[in-house]
Amino acid sequence: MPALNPESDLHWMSLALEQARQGIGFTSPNPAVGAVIVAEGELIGQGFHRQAGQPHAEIEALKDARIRAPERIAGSTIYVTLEPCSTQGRTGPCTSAIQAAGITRVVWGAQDPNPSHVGRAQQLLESAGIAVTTGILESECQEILRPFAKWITTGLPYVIAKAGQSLDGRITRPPGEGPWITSEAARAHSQGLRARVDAILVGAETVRQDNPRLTLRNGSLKPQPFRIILTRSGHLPADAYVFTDAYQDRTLVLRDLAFPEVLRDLAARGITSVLIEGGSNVLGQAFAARCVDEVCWYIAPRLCGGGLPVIGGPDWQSSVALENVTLLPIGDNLCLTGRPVWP
Ligand code: AOF
Ligand code: ZN
Repeated sequence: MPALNPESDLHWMSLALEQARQGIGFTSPNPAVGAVIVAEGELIGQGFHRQAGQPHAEIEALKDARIRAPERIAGSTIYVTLEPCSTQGRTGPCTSAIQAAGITRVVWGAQDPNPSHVGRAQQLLESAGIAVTTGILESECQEILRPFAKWITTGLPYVIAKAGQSLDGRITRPPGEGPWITSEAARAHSQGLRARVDAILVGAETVRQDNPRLTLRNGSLKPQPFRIILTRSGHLPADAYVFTDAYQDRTLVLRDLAFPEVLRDLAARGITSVLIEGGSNVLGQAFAARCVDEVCWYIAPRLCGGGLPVIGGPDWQSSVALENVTLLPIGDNLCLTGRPVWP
């Protein structure tokens, strides 16, 4: 049996996390997962889950180890960010593949929130004589699972609300002044949010007023997010970018659906994460329905009397505090993120 060494467990799990992060944004509706295989204190294989339907992280790491050091796999340890799956899905159970490869110790970070798998792997592996250690870098591993965990356990997507506002909470400037509130650098930063999600959601008024592209343009190779347009009237300009550009087949118009039903509809289509980018009324409706899991606010050093409030409409009349707050200056703009603690 390989020796237990808590310090090196942390080291190898942090490498598995690095692997997992490479899959973020690409694996939906599956989670991003990474794995490394270690024999006698040396890394002999690594891999991550690239896309739903493709091999899981464990299988990718085993493929790598079979090229690099096939004779050292028997008796090795595999580190996985997620509890290995134990059922036949689009691919076979990783617990069986691990056992068949002769791996003698399995270490994972987070439990699989998927009800088909949760809590099953430990007993299965241990009864096959494989040593199991769990909970290494657990919160870091859970962090990248958040969208998947929300979707698989609630039937709703993970929701990020994004806004760019003036210091006095406005999202528009007086007529004739131009559209932008936040700086170019702040807007470029927000592309990172689009790279994390399956879909971007806006209200029809945003399409009518701003004609946004709602595309991912930061060099990421991830598929373009779906663009969801909410409308009551159905009046939308046919020549808007979202209906005419190269990704027009990824635009979906949803009529007369309120929160949270609209989100349930999206989750049923396999959308595990949604970025709400406005406008004022849609943000008001999403917060009123307590549908927001994370906020990302860009704040510009400008005061904008008379503009639209960042969260508007009649619906939301309460308040909510944020936890896990981060503050990032971007030049003279500020990016504030956090998670609403819904009462
Ligand atoms: C793992 N390693 O890399 C991932 C896992 O349909 P399938 O076969 O792709 O299975 C998807 C489920 O497997 C998914 O819902 C989640 O519970 C788990 N994901 N498990 O051992 C991986 N991506
Ligand atoms: Zn698996």
